[in-house]
Amino acid sequence: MKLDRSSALFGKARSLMPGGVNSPVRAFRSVGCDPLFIERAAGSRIYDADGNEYIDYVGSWGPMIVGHCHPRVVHAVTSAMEKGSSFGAPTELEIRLAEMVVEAVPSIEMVRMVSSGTEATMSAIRLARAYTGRDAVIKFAGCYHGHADSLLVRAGSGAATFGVPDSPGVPADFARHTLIAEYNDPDSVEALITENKGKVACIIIEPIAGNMGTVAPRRGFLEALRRMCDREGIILIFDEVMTGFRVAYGGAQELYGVTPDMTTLGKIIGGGLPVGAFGGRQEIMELLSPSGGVYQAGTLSGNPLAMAAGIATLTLLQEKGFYANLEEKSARLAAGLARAAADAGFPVYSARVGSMLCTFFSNREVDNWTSAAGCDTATFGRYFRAMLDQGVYLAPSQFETVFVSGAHSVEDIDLTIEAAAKAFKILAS
Ligand code: KE4
Repeated sequence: MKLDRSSALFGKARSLMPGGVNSPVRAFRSVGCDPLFIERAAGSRIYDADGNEYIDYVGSWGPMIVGHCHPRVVHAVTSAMEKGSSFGAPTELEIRLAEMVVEAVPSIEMVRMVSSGTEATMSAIRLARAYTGRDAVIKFAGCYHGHADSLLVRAGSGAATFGVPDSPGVPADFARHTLIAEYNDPDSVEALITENKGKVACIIIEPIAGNMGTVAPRRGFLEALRRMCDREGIILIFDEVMTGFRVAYGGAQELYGVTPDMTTLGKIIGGGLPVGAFGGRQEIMELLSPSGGVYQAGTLSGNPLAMAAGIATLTLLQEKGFYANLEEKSARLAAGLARAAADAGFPVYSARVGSMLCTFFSNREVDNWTSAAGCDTATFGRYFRAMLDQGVYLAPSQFETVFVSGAHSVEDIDLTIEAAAKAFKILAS
């Protein structure tokens, strides 16, 4: 595969930007090859600077659930652009997207738009601390909630990929209020609550973890967290930046029937433009400036372009059969990948929730960070490269999630399964 232009561009990029990228996991560091520079995308396909075509399962790390360049999204954004990209003033479009979010997400009575998932989680935690008057935050090893200082503790995603789950530059003083529990282990949460009686402001969790690979909550786990929070007056925050509108229109909280006190969103609600959001009960959200004293602000929060992209995307998700069709294709892909590995006699642990899936290079079940961290990341790298060489663009890290979109065809899925059969045969040889 000709990659001359990507290589030349990467060389220039590295002289200008740290690692040649604007977000670490894009650098392909953990999969043993240089990143591709992408020129354009359409539907389920992306095209690199050398004109090579790939079936895309990154989908910009989740936002592109209706596929790239969906005509309805393109039209909405270009129409908004012709009226002005940002005014720094309230617009009707913000009301429209807020209405859609409030209608869709069980826990959200009021919402604040921001420009990234990091801003959403950072702000939600500030609000939870103000509401409870407490400082401590419980998060889970392997979960990633963006790069706010106090959340870069035992973090997943790129932090785990690069072995810096506790990043340099975060003062111990900032991290000391962050308590770490084990995913799928309610006792580890109970122990932290007991040791920090009356001091825990919130528990923040990815209700389906997508940043240590894809790890589903065990039956009863989310319900146990809900009971603990009710008993102790702790705010339960579901970080649905990845799962929101992904695994169901109402997110993981709709899928599992567990309602948090607050929810953070991002990715899909921006339809590929920069949007994050956090919301919850009115009595909590009203503490936020200017209705309350908790300060939070943003130059481009709620800007018309991003709102237009989000509204168009969520409107498409409401179309009859969208999620049923996505479920069918995702199940076909997961079954095909698992069969390809089994036929080659290659040990993997396959995980899937809706259109989020992960092939763990492990011969045991992966249900938390400890088991995820035991995966054979070197062999994952060989698998990634073998798939890329066959025109399949997977997430370039064992600790990420693969996403299926509404634009992926059955033919795309079957081509991917064929590529995997060849890849696993190479790995097993
Ligand atoms: P952003 O600040 O990147 O918009 O969102 C942070 C975030 C918060 N919460 C969850 C559950 C997330 O998955 C993320 C961001 N996800 C990563 C991919 N796993 C973004 C990709 C990247 O870091 O380049």
